[in-house]
Amino acid sequence: MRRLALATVLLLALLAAPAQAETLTYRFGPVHITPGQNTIEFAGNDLKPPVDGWITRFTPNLRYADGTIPRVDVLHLHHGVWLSNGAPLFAAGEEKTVISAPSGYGWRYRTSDQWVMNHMIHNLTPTPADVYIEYELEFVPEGATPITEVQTVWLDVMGGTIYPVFDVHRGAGGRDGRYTYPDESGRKGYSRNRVTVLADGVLVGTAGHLHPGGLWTDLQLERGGRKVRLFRSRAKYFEPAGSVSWDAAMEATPETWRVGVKRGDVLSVSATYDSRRASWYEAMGIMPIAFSRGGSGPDPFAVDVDVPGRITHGHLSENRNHGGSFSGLADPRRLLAAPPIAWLGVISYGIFLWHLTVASLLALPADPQHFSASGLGLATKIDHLTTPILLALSLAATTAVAAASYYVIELPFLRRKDG
Ligand SMILES: [Cu+2]
Repeated sequence: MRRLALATVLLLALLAAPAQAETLTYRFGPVHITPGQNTIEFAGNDLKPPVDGWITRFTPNLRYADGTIPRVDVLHLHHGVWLSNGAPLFAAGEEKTVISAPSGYGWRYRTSDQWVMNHMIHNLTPTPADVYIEYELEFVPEGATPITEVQTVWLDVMGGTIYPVFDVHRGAGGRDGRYTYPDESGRKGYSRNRVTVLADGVLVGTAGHLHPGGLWTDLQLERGGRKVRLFRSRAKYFEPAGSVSWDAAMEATPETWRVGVKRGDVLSVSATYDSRRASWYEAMGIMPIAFSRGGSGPDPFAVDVDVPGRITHGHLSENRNHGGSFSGLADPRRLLAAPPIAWLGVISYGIFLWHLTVASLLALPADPQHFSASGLGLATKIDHLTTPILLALSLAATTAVAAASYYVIELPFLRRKDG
């Protein structure tokens, strides 16, 4: 396995609350990204805390060696998954959601944990680049403060696949202009988006992951034939054009959100995309959940737990590149709608009927030796001077004859048909 680990461990600050929590910043890499690269990589990762303890917050980023952050339209973190002992612990995508446990909760960390970094970084330029995957951990060493353990429950609409993506086609999902996967995929008995709860406990936090075009992910719970929505994680687009770019932040559950779950409950996730404006290929819908085994919380069938979320960060400066300024040229999509072109379309049947006759009549007296209508060989005779002249004359005369035949012959017959 490739060893990319070159550490910069920065002990940035000792935070006041909770007591003795530390902020640890790690930079994984450098990862060399070739032009157009969009590959999935796995590598061992020993950039982790030096002592046992608890991780209470996780903040992902990308950085060049000089410390600057790449523009998202130049290099972007398609995804990164921090695996611990073979299971996903944290994950990040373009939206760089900050993952934090509510106060008093944390992910248990032991120095013996085996971490693997799974990443996919996309280079949208013709220039190779070296970049670091940065992650900041808020860390509480063992014994400093009592912490209740949470574990990550991985919920993905394409659960169990190595590259968990689906396509959203423009117009899919009906007239509301939204497509929800898997609900509107037409797949019967689909279960990749479902996870069965293995023990009684409490859910304490979640946030969704979407790609451009994504509107929200929904977390639902089923128990004894009843179903209830637990949380909707909406994408907040800073992008002026709306839900079309990476310039977004995801909503996470508020600090006080709790849901009591029972062994045997089924959690499921769905992802809703805008299908009115465009197709979205290789879309995702993922919703990792922080679950505390053995804890208790409100019964979601008795209490409305589905409260509004809050975004985990504001507008990122690396996302403020929307481009697309007016070029000064006409819109090529409207070319065929221009009146002269449209008029040629109206008389086009006459042009088709008359062009060969007109060309022959014009050409034969002018140059009977060189002009003959033999298939598509005109281009090979273009070096002969009279050919381009005859071509221009033929086009002009054909247009005139075709127009005359349209108005004098074709149109009256068309009117009789319609009348
Ligand atoms: Cu993704």
